[in-house]
Amino acid sequence: MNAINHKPTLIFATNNVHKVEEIQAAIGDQLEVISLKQAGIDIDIPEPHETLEANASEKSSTIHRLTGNDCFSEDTGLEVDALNGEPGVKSARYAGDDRSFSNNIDKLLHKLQGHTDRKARFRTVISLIRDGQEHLFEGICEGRILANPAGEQGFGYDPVFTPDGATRSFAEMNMEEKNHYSHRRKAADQLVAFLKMQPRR
Ligand code: ITT
Repeated sequence: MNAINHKPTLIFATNNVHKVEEIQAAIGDQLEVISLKQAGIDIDIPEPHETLEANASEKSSTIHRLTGNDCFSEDTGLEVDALNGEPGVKSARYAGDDRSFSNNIDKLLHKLQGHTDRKARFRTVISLIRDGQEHLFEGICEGRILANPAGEQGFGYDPVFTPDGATRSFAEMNMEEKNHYSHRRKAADQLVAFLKMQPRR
C-alpha cells in the first residue's frame, strides 16, 4: 500500500497573490491551488474584453494552451449603481495603466461625490477548464461604497466597500471574515461543489 496521499492540485491563472490566498482559504485543504508564479509561468495575460466572463475565459484558455493542464482563472469587477456599473470590467485599471489601488479608490470617491446612492457589488466570474471543457461560476457580494477609506487589510477597493450585513469595510476584516461575505468565496464554493460532483476517475 502506498501510504503517501498526494493532494490534488490545480493551476490558478492569476498574478494576484491576494486572490490566491483568498481562494485557497475558501477551498480549504482538499485541493492545492498553484499560482502562475509557483507553476514557473511568467506572463501578464491581456484582458481586452468587455465582460468579466470573456476576460476570465481569456486567462484560463491562455494557460490551458500553454500547459495542456486543467486550470482556472477569475475576473472580478466592482459595479457601482450610481456610476452605471463602473468601474466593472475596468476595475484594475480604472485610474490608468499603473493599476494603483489608491489612485483607483481616489477616482471612484471623486466620481461619487454628491451621490447619495452608494449601492455597489463585487462580482467574480471563475472560468475552469477541465478536460478541455470550460465551466463558468459566479459569485456576487452586495454592499455599499463608504465616504472615506477605512482599514488596512485586503486589497483593491476593500477599504471603501462594506458588504450588506456588516458594519466594517472589507479592509477592516481579516481574510476569514471577508470570506464569510465575499464574492470570491461564493464563486469558489461553486467551483468546489462542481469538482466534488465530477471527481477524477
Ligand atoms: P489577475 O488578472 O492576474 O487575476 P488582477 O488584479 O488583474 O489579477 P482583475 O483583472 O480581476 O485582477 O482585476 C480586478 C481588480 O478589481 C483588482 O485589481 C482590484 O483592484 C479589484 N478587486 C478584485 N477583487 C477585489 C476584492 O476582493 N476586493 C477589492 N478589490 C478587488
